[in-house]
Amino acid sequence: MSESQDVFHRMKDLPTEHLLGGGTPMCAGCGGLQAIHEIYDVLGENTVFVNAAGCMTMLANYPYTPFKGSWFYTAMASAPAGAQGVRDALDILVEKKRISKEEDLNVVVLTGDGSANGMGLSSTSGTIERNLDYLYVCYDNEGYGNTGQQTSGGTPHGAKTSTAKGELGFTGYKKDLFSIWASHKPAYLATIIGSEPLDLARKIEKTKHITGPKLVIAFSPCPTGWNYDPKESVKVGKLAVKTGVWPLKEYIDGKVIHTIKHKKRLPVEEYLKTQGRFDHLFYPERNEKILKDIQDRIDKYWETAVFT
Ligand SMILES: Cc1ncc(C[n+]2csc(CCOP(=O)(O)OP(=O)(O)O)c2C)c(N)n1
Ligand code: SF4
Ligand SMILES: [Mg+2]
Repeated sequence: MSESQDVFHRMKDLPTEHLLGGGTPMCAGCGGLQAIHEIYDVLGENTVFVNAAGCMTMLANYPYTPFKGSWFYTAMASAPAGAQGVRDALDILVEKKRISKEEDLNVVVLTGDGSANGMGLSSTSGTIERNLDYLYVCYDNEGYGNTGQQTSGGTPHGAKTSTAKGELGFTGYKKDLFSIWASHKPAYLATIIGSEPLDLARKIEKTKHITGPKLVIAFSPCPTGWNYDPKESVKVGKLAVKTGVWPLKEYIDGKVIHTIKHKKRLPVEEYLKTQGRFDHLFYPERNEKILKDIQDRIDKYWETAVFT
């Protein structure tokens, strides 16, 4: 059993008073949960979450859910298809005056990066093509967190996961989901993070006034899968932004604009060193090749970034 799986199994054995989410097995310090909390604060209770299998499914403990609106559980591949059905049903109810416009719900897909980058991608593509009016929230913890942090399409280069345990960690590269989604020309697209709540709130507020497919990717520091102390989650998130690992940006009308500019970007090592999943890049000796590759790619990205 990998260290992250081991931690995860130990978390399950904790008494419920140590757990977030009203007794559900969410980990303390979960960056994904922080982002969803903030998003829900802006969207309000008239929201239905269409939630694909993953960590956030643990929020609901039948027959309870912390969401006051509604919650609908789907298989990993089908949350966007589920959202189509829910949106269509709500539209019919409004049209037949079975519910008032005030009772109508925001339809929000909630999935992890595993769903978003992998099995859920084709059904997302379909919803954008059909111009479905909904919001997609992908919380990106860079792995299949709920099943023990296996490598996903969101895993970054060099990270150790429970399926990439060798001395190099994951030898592939994180998919550029933002560009994949942008190529579909959605109504709105943005990256967010819970540790930058004002930037997050401004973007989510904007989605409330735009009709059509709106998609956000929330970078989600994950103490259990990334192997760090839960109390460091906000610090890890802020370092992801300050080192340029997680660019905060928006896509509107074909343009990509960055919403937070750093006076001076910090070296990526300051972020990597906070997490056990990158320990092997520093101990027993530094892997200069991988560290340089990671830094070079970040530098190259920012050479062409456009700001407001
Ligand atoms: C088709 C299918 N394969 C595997 C699983 C088992 N499974 C449940 S949650 C999960 C991980 C999902 O990863 P992600 O979408 O990134 O969400 P996270 O767990 O990280 O929150 C997996 C593999 C499943 N539910 N369905
Ligand atoms: S494994 Fe990570 S993403 Fe999942 S609940 Fe725990 S901290 Fe959150
Ligand atoms: Mg994940």
